[in-house]
Amino acid sequence: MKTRLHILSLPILAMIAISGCGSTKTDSGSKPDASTPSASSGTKTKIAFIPKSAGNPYFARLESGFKSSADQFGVEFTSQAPTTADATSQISVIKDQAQRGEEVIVLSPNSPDALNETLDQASAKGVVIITADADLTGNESHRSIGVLSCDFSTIGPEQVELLGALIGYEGEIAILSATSDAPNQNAWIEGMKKTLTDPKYSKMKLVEVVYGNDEPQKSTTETEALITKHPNLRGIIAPTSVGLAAAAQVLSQKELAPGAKNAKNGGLVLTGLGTPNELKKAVKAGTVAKFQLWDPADIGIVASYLGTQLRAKKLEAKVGTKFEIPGKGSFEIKDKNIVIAGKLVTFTKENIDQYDF
Ligand code: RAM
Repeated sequence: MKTRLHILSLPILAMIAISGCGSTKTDSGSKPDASTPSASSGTKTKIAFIPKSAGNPYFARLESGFKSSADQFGVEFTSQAPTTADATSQISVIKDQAQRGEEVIVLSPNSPDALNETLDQASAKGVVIITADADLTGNESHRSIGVLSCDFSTIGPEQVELLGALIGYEGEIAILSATSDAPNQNAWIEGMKKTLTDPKYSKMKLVEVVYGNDEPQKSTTETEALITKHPNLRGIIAPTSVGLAAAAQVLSQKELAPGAKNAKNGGLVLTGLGTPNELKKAVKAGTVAKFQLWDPADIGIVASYLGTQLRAKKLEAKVGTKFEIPGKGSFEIKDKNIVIAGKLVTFTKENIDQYDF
């Protein structure tokens, strides 16, 4: 029997103008409706999600997408995270899950290439491999479909423009990333570097890229070191939710943000990608004026749906294939078998209270 689910309360998003990774769109809500057919007749599809590392609220939100749609899609969901986001930390987890008889493995890879062999071994056992949130950049043939938040090529330009507008397009800037192997952050940083070659940004100088490994403590010490090493630093972009939350705390403690007690040269401006709940306090206090993210739950819902369909061989992982997830809208498998699940949202003190994740 199909039951209507009311777990995510996001129709509120429909009221908010959302930047759809470059274009302005209106969200139709994050919850699929109950008319979606279950993937398998009677039996559930066993799907395991492997995040980059444990204890990150971003991935809890992504998992909520799997959980809220599990009954509707006919999914038995489980997840297992490695302790750290090292390039090879997911190898043993992938092996475990394939061994346990999971039918679909969805993972946010910590490396674009270190997992190829392990993933191929799981595929050889019949496990469907889907990447989500990050991709096996350059090694896409080792997974079936990549479910990404939005068009990755737009994130770098969006982030540079966000910071540029806040610092008058002038001054030294730095990037606080996740791990040095992270395929998603590396793609976005490449986009940032390319964007900075545009004459519009010629007075913004990228002085350093540092890596907090998606660990709060390391992200904190890396931010502190940046501030000490570059006394004229005007801006930091942290395209990682863990890094952005940690950096916001450093700025708040040191009172360095624009308007704060120790602000120099207009203050140190921080932006990046983060979850609204982790940044609410900083935004309200004025430590962070604007930052961005998508709803990670969308990635979970789309990956879960695709997992059931691929497993049941109801959908072909082929460029150009279009499919509908009732209540969520139409999707298409694009170049490199990538499916875009969500939209980029800019959070400010005006809209942040409308989000709860
Ligand atoms: C961190 C992770 C994740 C990324 C977000 C923005 O939680 O690195 O992969 O998508 O930040």
